Amino acid sequence: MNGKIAFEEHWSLLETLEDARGFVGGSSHWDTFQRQILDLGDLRLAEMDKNGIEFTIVSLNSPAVQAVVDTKKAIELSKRANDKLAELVAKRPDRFAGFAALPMQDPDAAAAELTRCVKDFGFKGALVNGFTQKDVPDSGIYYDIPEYRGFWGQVSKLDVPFYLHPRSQIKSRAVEYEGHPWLMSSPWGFAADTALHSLRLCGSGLFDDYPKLKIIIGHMGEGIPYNLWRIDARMRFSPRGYTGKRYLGEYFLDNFYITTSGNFSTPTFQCALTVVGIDRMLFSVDYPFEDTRDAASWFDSMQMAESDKLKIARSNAIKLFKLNLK
Ligand code: GRE
Ligand code: ZN
Repeated sequence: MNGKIAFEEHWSLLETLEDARGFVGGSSHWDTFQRQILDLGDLRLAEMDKNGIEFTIVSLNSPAVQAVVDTKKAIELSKRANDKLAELVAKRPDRFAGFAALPMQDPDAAAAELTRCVKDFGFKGALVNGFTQKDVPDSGIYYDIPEYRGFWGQVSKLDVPFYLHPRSQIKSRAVEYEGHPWLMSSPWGFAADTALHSLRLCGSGLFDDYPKLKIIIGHMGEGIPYNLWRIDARMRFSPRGYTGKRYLGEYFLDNFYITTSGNFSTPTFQCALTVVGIDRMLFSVDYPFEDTRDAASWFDSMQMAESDKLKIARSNAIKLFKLNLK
């Protein structure tokens, strides 16, 4: 299928490249991976062309800015990354756009940086890599707390989506993973932490304050669709600390969008689609952590009406990001 749009697709600055090394196999694969993630030109375009992807929204790798404990340095790194990304996507505005990297260590600075990126560069929103460390390495700030309401107000005002992307838990804060480091990152911990963060947002009254916020999560919903019914069912008995005015599931259905990034499983897709509905499902790859061909061939060969496929791979994204595509 041609004309697909993908938007959990990563690039890297040289200075954030090392963040990815632990996730990539042996040294021969690392050589290829480096070339793929650093490139925002011919190599990426060739992969897109081969696999029927017309347009990509590019974001910085994980955790990058979210792991910079010095706030001033986090602000500087965001600006450097966003300036460079803007320069690169401007060469091919017909094929690329950007998501802003944000210094969440300082909510006002993050709001200002997002505003700059949207207004000056036409960026389509932000992609943030989970919780933020700040001041000391052993820290983790989630964005449901009151300090971030002003930030969310600005996201809502700009009317751009916020992609909540995974990161690895910090070893000192992950006692439950002890002895099983393989559990901490993409096989499980990424989803566990991103789902937790999403539920915290739902349970904090954030979407009562800003009902138009649009949060995107990848990897087919990080496990939430599978568990959504039970969350509300059990909350009847233990709602302690929940400050949302509506059922949690209602926020999830009204404020979240789900992508297929890195989860090319048809049963999982069917579950997510059944729970959230076709208007909330969108195609993505997770390049170069995933192989574009795996994502595209799986999606393209799925048994589904072509008109439904077109929504998921293209028209939902055009609408969500107000893209100037037909
Ligand atoms: C991702 O960007 O989603 C990612 C990583 C590292 C490993 C796996 C993965 O950043 O999916
Ligand atoms: Zn990703």
